[in-house]
Parts: sequence; structure tokens; C-alpha cells
Amino acid sequence: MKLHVLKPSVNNMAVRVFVRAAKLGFTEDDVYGKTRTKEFIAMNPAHLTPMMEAKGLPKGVLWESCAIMQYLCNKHELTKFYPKAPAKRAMIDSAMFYLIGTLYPLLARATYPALGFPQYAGEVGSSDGTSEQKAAAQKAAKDAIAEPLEVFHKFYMDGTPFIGGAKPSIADIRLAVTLEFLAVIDYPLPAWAKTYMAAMEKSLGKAYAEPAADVRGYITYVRSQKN
Ligand SMILES: N[C@@H](CCC(=O)N[C@@H](CS)C(=O)NCC(=O)O)C(=O)O
Repeated sequence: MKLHVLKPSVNNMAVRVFVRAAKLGFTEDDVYGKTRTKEFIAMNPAHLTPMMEAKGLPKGVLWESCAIMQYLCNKHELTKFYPKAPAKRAMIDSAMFYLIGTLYPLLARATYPALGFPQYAGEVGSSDGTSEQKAAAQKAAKDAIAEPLEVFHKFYMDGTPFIGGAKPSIADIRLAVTLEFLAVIDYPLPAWAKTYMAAMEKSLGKAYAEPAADVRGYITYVRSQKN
């Protein structure tokens, strides 16, 4: 399996952490600056990473970080990361859909301006609005992050260390890596979230730390450019 990745991205970090934690065989191709090339678009018209390339996939490639982790868990029967029982699995799926559909768009609006990443068409941040309007949109998104964060804590974790219960699941990998980006705006993480991220790193060890170094290194770099 070959992974096409962008190293400063937390969407990519999710899969990069997962394949290491699951001890799967893989190679990584850094596609910085290549996602809009003719060759890449021919494989993946969405031009999104992470993208996995492997035999046996109907189209030869697969993108969307959560779909890649789900597929690999299914293929290799990695039930410790993705429980097989339908009700337990549904909670992991719900947490990941909620993250991609609700938390991540807020987090992107709040952090992408500071990260120097482009925002989607139609967002205030990518419009020709004033810098005050853009700052107000960014602040509104930042302020709205607290609610979904609390949902992860109170509903999905519900007194256990992880969404997966006693051990991290693929939903935990997706959540912990996502929270990494909040450092770029000095987001005041609640105490539980700091404990959670430390527990994730402790539980997954180098599998987490190595891809995290790329994301954290990028954040350190963009912050140094501002000073
Ligand atoms: N929901 C997707 C988001 C993927 C995504 O936005 N990827 C960005 C990097 S953060 C990308 O590859 N952009 C390159 C491009 O659009 O050319 C996932 O979780 O995989």
C-alpha cells in the first residue's frame, strides 16, 4: 500500500498515525505541490490527501481519512481499533462523522487563516470581505468549537479515557490529531482534552509522535514567521 500524503495536515496525520499503530506495511509519498497535477487528478479528481493506493480497491485509490482507516480495519480485522459489534461500531462511526461534519469545519475556519491554508469558496475567509469581517468569522468559529468538544467528552467518552473505551479507537486517532491544529491559535483546551491528548500519545508512542512532529514542526514554523 502506498500513501500519498501532505505532512503538515492533520487529515493526513490521522492515517499516518493509524498505519504505524496498526503496524501495517506501507510506503509514503510526499505529494506537496503535486495534488493538482494531471497525473494526480487522473487518479483522484477530488485532489485530496491522504490518498491510499492499493491493489484490490475498485478504483485503485481511496481518499477520506476515516474511510481509509475503516477499510484497513475491515481488511485486516483490526477490531481493537474498530469494534465489530454493530452497536459499538456505530458509536465510532458516529464520532467520526460528527467530527468531519461538525467539528472540523469550525476548526478549519478558526485555524486555517493562522496556518496559511486556503479556505473553501463561499467562506468569509476566502471572500473579498474586510479583515474585520474575516476576523469576526474566525472568532465565531473559534467560539463555537467548545460545544462539539464537550460532546466528545460528555457523550462519546462518557467517563472512559477514550471514545473507544479503555483503548484508543480510530475515532480517537481522528479526534486527537485534529486537536493538534488548535495550538496555532492558542486555543484554551479544557483540562480533559489536554489529558486525553497526552494519553493518546502515551498509548500509541512513536506511532503518534513521529507524524505529530511533522504537524507540530509546521505550526512552529508558521508561528515563527509571524514573530
Ligand atoms: N475530509 C478529508 C479532508 C482531506 C483534505 O482536506 N485534504 C487536504 C489537506 S488538509 C488536501 O489534500 N488538499 C490538497 C488539494 O486540495 O489540492 C479527510 O479527512 O481526508
